[in-house]
Amino acid sequence: MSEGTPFVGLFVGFLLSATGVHASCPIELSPRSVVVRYGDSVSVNCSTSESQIEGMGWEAVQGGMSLDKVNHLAWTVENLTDWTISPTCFLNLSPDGQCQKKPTVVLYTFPETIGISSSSGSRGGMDEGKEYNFTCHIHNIAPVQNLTVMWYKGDAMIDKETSDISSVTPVNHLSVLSFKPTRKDNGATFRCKALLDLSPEGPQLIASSQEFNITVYFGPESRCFSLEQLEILEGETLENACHVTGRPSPSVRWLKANQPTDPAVPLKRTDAGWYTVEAEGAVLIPKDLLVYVLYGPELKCPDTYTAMEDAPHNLSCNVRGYPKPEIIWYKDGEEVELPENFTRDDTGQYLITASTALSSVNHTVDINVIYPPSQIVELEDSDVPVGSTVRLKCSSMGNPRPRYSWDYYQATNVVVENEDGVSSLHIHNATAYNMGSYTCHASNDGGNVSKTARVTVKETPDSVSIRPVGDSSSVVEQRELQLRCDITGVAPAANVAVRWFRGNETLEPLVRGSLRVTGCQPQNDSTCDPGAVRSPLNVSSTISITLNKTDNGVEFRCEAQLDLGPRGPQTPPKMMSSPFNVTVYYKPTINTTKLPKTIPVFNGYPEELVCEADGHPAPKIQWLYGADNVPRGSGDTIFVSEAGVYNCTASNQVDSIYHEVNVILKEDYLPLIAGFVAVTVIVISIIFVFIFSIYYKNTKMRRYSLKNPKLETPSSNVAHNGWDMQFPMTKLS
Ligand SMILES: *[C@@H]1O[C@H](CO)[C@@H](O)[C@H](O)[C@H]1NC(C)=O
Ligand SMILES: *[C@@H]1O[C@H](CO)[C@@H](O)[C@H](O)[C@H]1NC(C)=O
Ligand SMILES: *[C@@H]1O[C@H](CO)[C@@H](O)[C@H](O)[C@H]1NC(C)=O
Ligand SMILES: *[C@@H]1O[C@H](CO)[C@@H](O)[C@H](O)[C@H]1NC(C)=O
Ligand SMILES: *[C@@H]1O[C@H](CO)[C@@H](O)[C@H](O)[C@H]1NC(C)=O
Ligand SMILES: *[C@@H]1O[C@H](CO)[C@@H](O)[C@H](O)[C@H]1NC(C)=O
Ligand SMILES: *[C@@H]1O[C@H](CO)[C@@H](O)[C@H](O)[C@H]1NC(C)=O
Ligand SMILES: *[C@@H]1O[C@H](CO)[C@@H](O)[C@H](O)[C@H]1NC(C)=O
Ligand SMILES: *[C@@H]1O[C@H](CO)[C@@H](O)[C@H](O)[C@H]1NC(C)=O
Ligand SMILES: *[C@@H]1O[C@H](CO)[C@@H](O)[C@H](O)[C@H]1NC(C)=O
Ligand SMILES: CC(=O)N[C@H]1CO[C@H](CO)[C@@H](O)[C@@H]1O
Ligand SMILES: CC(=O)N[C@H]1CO[C@H](CO)[C@@H](O)[C@@H]1O
Repeated sequence: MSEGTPFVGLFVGFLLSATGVHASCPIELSPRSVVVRYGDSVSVNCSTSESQIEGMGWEAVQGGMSLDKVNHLAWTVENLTDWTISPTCFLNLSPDGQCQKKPTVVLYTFPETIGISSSSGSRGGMDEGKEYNFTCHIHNIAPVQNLTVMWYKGDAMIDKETSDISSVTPVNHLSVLSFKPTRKDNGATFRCKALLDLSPEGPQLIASSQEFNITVYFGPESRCFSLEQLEILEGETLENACHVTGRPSPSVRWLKANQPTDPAVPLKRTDAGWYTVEAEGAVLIPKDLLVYVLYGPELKCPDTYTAMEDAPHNLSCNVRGYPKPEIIWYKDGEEVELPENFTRDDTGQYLITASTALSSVNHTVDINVIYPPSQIVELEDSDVPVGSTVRLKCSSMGNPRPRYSWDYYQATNVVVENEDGVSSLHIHNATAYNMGSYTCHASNDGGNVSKTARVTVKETPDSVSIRPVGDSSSVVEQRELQLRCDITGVAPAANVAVRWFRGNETLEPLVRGSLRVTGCQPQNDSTCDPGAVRSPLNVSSTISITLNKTDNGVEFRCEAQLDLGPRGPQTPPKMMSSPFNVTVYYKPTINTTKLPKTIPVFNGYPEELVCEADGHPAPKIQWLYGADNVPRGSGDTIFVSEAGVYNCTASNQVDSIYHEVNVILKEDYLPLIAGFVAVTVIVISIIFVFIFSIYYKNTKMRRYSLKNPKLETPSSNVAHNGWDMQFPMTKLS
């Protein structure tokens, strides 16, 4: 507005002079308006079309010209230096006076350089947020009302100012830019431009100041400076947690307990505590901070845990972390409380979670609750026949699954099988070896139980045999024979009773306790006592019997019987030996009924004397004759014809006896006749045989040869039959 007002006034004045005044003052100025630099030349032509003029002239401080009778007159100044110049062209009209006109003369000056300064000082350092003034120094400028000052930050214009004062004379103009820097403005360049706009008549002049670089100071600053306490994750650094910024770049010092500490070292959980940070940049800022180091959660648990049932346990997990983690136990997906004492039902897999606001971790632990074996119920006493299969079952519940062991008399036919937590003891083909008690022990870490069952096997000995003591299987009449009954493989040997049989009769009442262990040295007490050994033993029993000849060929037997008492089998097992045939040797006895003491003999008729003797072994018979004991014949039969004493001797290994026969001679013809007839028959027989043999030789030689083998076959058969027949006869005797 202030600029517009003189402009409008001039314009109105110009209109008045162009119309009213022109009418009365016919002056033309060319140019009507000039813009001239201070000290430059200027020229304005004043002319008129009026002819009736008295004179024309210029009134000016510089270049003034006196009235002259011309119709045009130029005002010219070579060196215009008067700031207040206001030339006036006069026209004196005849006769009525004078009129005038003034050209517009704008004298200007513009500085070659303009300066910039700042209230921050020449170095341009500024504190962020404070207000600073930039001042643009424009010296010796005119006309100031045509001046525009423009402020640039970088390449962008940020402000523009025109002077609110008017002056035709030169002034020193100062333009002030008020500015609050931020850190972003650091390094920004400021400059001012002065524009003197004299258009349209004049030029547009521009001058630019130098660039003014600013440095914006701030800080030191950090989020930590506003905190009382600080939480830092383990492994992070103080440096990162409390990042300090500022310009100039601050130097940061950390102190813990008044000792410097390196903030670039990752923090450990043990580093929590009071710290002091001192940051020195534009200013020194000290700050005390309570530092908490966050870590975890960390969960250390055993992978497996074995606990005793109903006993306190020490299962615990090592939980670490800051802030304090929350621990939850899960079993089968459900939250559970860990009991003080575990029961067997608590066995299983547990999931433990430890969680903080930061994170959570988990761990699984297998809890195994140990409990002792339960009572064994199935193991029962059993009473089995020999050769049968016995199965003893032992089972017990427990954790860990019980281990089984058996106490019993070891034998090869006993097999123990452990399967599916059950122990089975099998006795294959049970014998007396297997008789006894069987104790099953079930044990685990929690304890042990045991149970005993008795197995009774109805047993017979392996063999029972009978034999005489010593080599001889024979004995002489009236002597003692010792018979021994050997019982092998019998158990329990102490319960064996031996019974003796003669033929089919019991020889004597049951003999007990007379047993001896076979092959046992009497001094070795422990093995000689059948009651001390439970394994099968070989034992023997011995009897002495006095035999007479009627005992010859009699079968003796012994029988072993196991008397196992009321707990044993109802029918005690027994075993009979094969028979033992006793041979009794006895002295010969001569059958005197066939052999009287005195035998009469008829002369010519020899008498047959048969000496038969009984004895064992069969006695040898010898006939002796006469006082000289001349042997007569061999065998038991002799024919006597002479009188005399005949002596029959029957002898065997046992004894020798004799019997004397007195033969008395008597006359008798009948034996003579009989002897003749006999002689005749013999002679005829001899003749007949002789003739037959001659005939046979001459005619039937070849057939004889053929017949001969035929005859041998039946002969062989007869001999064989005879031998065959002998056998059963012997057997019968
Ligand atoms: C103009 O006048 C001034 C002062 O009067 C003088 O200093 C200057 O030299 C002159 N210039 C010329 C071109 O004559
Ligand atoms: C800046 O200039 C204004 C007037 O333009 C003045 O009031 C202020 O105090 C100046 N500030 C400084 C820092 O010089
Ligand atoms: C201002 O900064 C610019 C670049 O940013 C540089 O070229 C110039 O020399 C600086 N001026 C001063 C006075 O520091
Ligand atoms: C855990 O067992 C101990 C000893 O076996 C016993 O004294 C205690 O009472 C039991 N606690 C519970 C809760 O059953
Ligand atoms: C246990 O932690 C593992 C990672 O460590 C995660 O994958 C899983 O889902 C977690 N389980 C539960 C039940 O939280
Ligand atoms: C049983 O044992 C006896 C003698 O010890 C033997 O003769 C028999 O063959 C056995 N039987 C079986 C089935 O093993
Ligand atoms: C012994 O056997 C005979 C026949 O061989 C018989 O007559 C007799 O009665 C039997 N005696 C006994 C005691 O059995
Ligand atoms: C024992 O005598 C019987 C007849 O009494 C006979 O059958 C058996 O063969 C004889 N045994 C021996 C070994 O002599
Ligand atoms: C003796 O012989 C007779 C006649 O042969 C006979 O009857 C008798 O039994 C025999 N006596 C003895 C003891 O053998
Ligand atoms: C008959 O023989 C026995 C011995 O063989 C003899 O001792 C005895 O005297 C004999 N008798 C006579 C009458 O010679
Ligand atoms: C110096 C100059 O330009 N003079 C002129 C002024 O005006 C008259 C009339 O128009 C001219 O004739 C002059 O030459
Ligand atoms: C404010 C302003 O611009 N004033 C003047 C500057 O100079 C010229 C002459 O060229 C005038 O015409 C303006 O009025």
